[in-house]
Amino acid sequence: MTAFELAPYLTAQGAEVEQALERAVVVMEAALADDVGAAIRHGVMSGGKRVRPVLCVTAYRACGADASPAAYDLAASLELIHAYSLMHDDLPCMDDAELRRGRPTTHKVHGEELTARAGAVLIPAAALQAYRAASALGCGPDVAKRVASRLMEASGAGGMVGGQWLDLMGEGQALGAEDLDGLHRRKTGALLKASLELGALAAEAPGPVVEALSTYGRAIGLAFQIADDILDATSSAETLGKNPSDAELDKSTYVSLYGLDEARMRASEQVDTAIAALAEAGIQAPALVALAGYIVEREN
Ligand code: GRG
Repeated sequence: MTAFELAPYLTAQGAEVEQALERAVVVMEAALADDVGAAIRHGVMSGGKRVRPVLCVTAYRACGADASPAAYDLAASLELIHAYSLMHDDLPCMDDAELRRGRPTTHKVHGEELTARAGAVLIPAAALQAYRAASALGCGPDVAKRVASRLMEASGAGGMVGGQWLDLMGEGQALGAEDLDGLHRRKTGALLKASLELGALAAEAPGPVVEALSTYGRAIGLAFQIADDILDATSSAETLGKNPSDAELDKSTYVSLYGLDEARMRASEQVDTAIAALAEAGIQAPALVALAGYIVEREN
């Protein structure tokens, strides 16, 4: 059996995702004043690994469905939420960051007020896009609603927003393992897990397959954050495209809690858990296996 080539896969899938994001941004630009449109474009069309949409479309395919432009539109809805979260996260009232993806952050170029507004535009746009894309993929209204609800649940108080809240409240405190896991399962993990779930739900996969992809997503979500903490502690602004900030913001991290070696071991255990979930459900998806490894081996 030949090994799965992840790099060309990421390039090809990333290009489709860029096109879907461009379609979404053009619609928002047409509906809004030029200055808000420009801030949205800055926040969305600014590179990034596009991991969430690639996971979504890969899960969709792993369930036996063929990826079409609508599948990438569905996948792009996750990236719209991710983009808004980074635009708001970088604001002075949150992490106060100047650099993102190797460029000045959105508020450094377009100002705080426009960035706050532009980020807010992306939330309902993402929900609507998820619903419409699922419908275009042939899902009935109940399934399309479930897809859009899953995205919003993962983005909201029980997911990403709730996790960010805990993160901000936790600055300057030494969090224990349980609190740190709880925070990151929401802040980073919820949207990554939803990426798999949206793909599986839109493909109308059987329950056990949806469950297995959800388990995979939960495990790689945690692995992703552990890897993020390791990169923040060991890499440079040049490689990361953003300034390492955990120490400066006095945040508890997996590295401060466990040290580098144990953090690496825990990330690798989560990758094993993710891959085992696929195997147990009989899901043949070399791309998902390769993506799980990439999540902990990435350089930025
Ligand atoms: C109202 C409290 C409140 C929050 C609003 C700002 C916000 C919502 C949430 C922030 C969530 C956040 C910043 C999560 C971090 C997730 C993370 C690890 C980001 C880095 O993701 P990558 O590596 O980035 O995929 P690229 O640049 O590749 O897209």
